Order: sequence, then C-alpha cells, then structure tokens
Amino acid sequence: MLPSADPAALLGAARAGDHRSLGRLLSMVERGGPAARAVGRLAVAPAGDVELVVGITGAPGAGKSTLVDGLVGQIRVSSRRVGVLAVDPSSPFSGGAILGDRVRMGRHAGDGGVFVRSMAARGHLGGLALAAPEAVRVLAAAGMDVVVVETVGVGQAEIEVAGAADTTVVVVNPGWGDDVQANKAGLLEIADVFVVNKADRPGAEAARRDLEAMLDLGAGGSPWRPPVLLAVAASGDGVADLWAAVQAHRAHLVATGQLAARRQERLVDEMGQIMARHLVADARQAAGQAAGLAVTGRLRDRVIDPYDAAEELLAAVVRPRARPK
Ligand SMILES: Nc1nc2c(ncn2[C@@H]2O[C@H](COP(=O)(O)OP(=O)(O)OP(=O)(O)O)[C@@H](O)[C@H]2O)c(=O)[nH]1
Ligand SMILES: [Mg+2]
Repeated sequence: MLPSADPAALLGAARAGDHRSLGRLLSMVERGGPAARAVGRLAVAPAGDVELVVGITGAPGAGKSTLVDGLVGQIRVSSRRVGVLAVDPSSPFSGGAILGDRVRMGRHAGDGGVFVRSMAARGHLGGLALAAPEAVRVLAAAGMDVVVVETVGVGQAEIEVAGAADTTVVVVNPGWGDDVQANKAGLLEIADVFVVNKADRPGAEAARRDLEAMLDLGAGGSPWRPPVLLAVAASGDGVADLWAAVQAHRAHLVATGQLAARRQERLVDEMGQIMARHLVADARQAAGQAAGLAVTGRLRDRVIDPYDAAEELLAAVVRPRARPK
C-alpha cells in the first residue's frame, strides 16, 4: 500500500512509529511551499512539545556524530524516543545520501525508538535557520521525547541553528585554540556545555584549561557556568557525563523558568526572521518592477540618491502590503 501524502495521515502514522511517514513529512518541510505550510500548522500544537532539544555543534570532524551516537545510547536507557537531525548548512543536498557519512548512527539502525535524518534546505523560505526549528516541531509532534540537532560549525549558520535548541553542546578538540579561525567569543555565547572530544590525543587538558580561563573572564553575568567535559567519543568515555550535564542544564532551565520562556522567545524570533525574509522578497520584487516608475527616472537622472529612492519605493510598495489588515 502506498502511504498517503496527506500531512495529517502521515503525522498519525509517524506518531504510531512509522519512520517512513516521518521522513516524508520532513521532506515536505525541507522543500517548502504549500505542503510545508500544511505540515507546519499541524505540528505547532504544544501538546506535541518535546522534553528536550539538544544542539550539538563544532568544527567538521570534531566527533559530533560519534558523540551523538553515544548520547542516543544513554537516552535510550530510559526508553525515551529520540529524533536526530543532522544539519549541514553548507550542503544543498539532503535525505541522507550525501550526508550519510556525517551521521554515524549504525548502532541504532534497528531501534524503532531512534529516528535519524540529515537535512538541508533547498526550497525553504529562510534556509536552514528556519527549516531546522520547523523540523524540530515535526519531530516533537511525531512523539519524540528528545531531539538532538547536529550542526557542522561553520560560522553564523551554527549559531542560527543552535537557536533551535534548549541546550547547546559545543564540541572542540585538543589544539582547537591554535586555530585562528576559532570564533571563541561566538562559541562562548552559544555554549551551555563544552566537550573537549578526542581527549585520547595530546593537549586535551590544555584545551580544557583554555576554555575554563575564557569562562572565568566572562563569568558573573549568568547563573549557569558551562561545564567543560573531556570525552573520547570513539570509546564512549565521557558520554554518560555529557548526558548528565545536559540533563543538569535542563533542570537549571526548568528551575529558573527559562525553558518555557526561551521556547516562547524563540518562536517570536522565528516570526521576526520570517517577516524579514518576506520583506526582502517583496523589496527585491518591487525594485525589479520599478523600471517604469517616476522615482526610478529621478534616480537615473540623479535628482535623488538611492537611499531616498529606496525610502519612496518602500513607502509606496512594500509597507502598505505588509501592514496588518
Ligand atoms: N581519536 C579519536 N577519534 C575520534 C573520537 N571521536 C570521533 N573520532 C573520529 O573522528 C572522525 C570524525 O568523527 P565524526 O563523529 O564523524 O565527527 P563529526 O564532527 O560528526 O564530523 P562531521 O559531521 O563530518 O563534521 C571519525 O573517524 C571518528 O572515528 C575520539 O574521541 N578520539
Ligand atoms: Mg557528523
């Protein structure tokens, strides 16, 4: 029997544990358009909310997938259903074929309580920054108790995708601080937990001290100080401690009322990003159709400058359309 393409039917099947239906729902979200909107509306209800969304980010090859694989094992001890989303901001491809080697989840392949999916964003309005939180909502609506989002750390994208998580784990390796590319301040801002992975290699202790020193400099403001853990993901060392640290961070968020508040804040941020994307699209369209307008003629004749011309066009074309009815 061919599964129905009806989003509600697919979501019902996904809730009952059918991973193929869940995969199809995520494909719809990825592609964007009317089907994605239908899925998004179904997935928004708070009844489907997850217990915890964990973001894992770090440089390519830092050992994120190996750590996630271990974490999933820890999470499954309590029979919680786990959804893993591997997000690659640099890849226009998805569905697992291209990113397959980035997700090392073979150990859980036969476990119906574990759903793994890699993701890119071809047609989605806002790229991955907006596709990821929507995908997380779909996983939640499908009954996942915990969602883990793995993102390759490549600058801004990792920070945006980390915005979909309650708890963000930043994975570094020994010697990471020598890398002039390391965006230390940016990582400090997003990290709730640090992991120095590949601690079987020289320099792990120095990397830990380096991170602790950075945290000392920034300490004071926040009541949560990110722990710095050592791990050897390849052998499983430190993975139980990582899961404990993630749970401790969640407990902190709950105790301080931040879990719900942050989730609500993220929704409002997401709305703002969506509005910005719409306005950009509208503005480009207006500029593209501006050839015959008087204002464009005055711009060409250098009677007015591009800033004043832009103001005029925005006032005339974009803003009235964006005004609430
Ligand atoms: N020596 C050592 N190697 C490790 C450790 N953890 C992971 N690796 C190896 O590092 C390589 C990359 O691991 P992945 O888990 O795929 O890393 P990743 O960060 O998910 O990689 P991308 O998704 O491609 O960015 C693999 O060959 C792992 O076997 C570790 O603790 N020690
Ligand atoms: Mg990976």
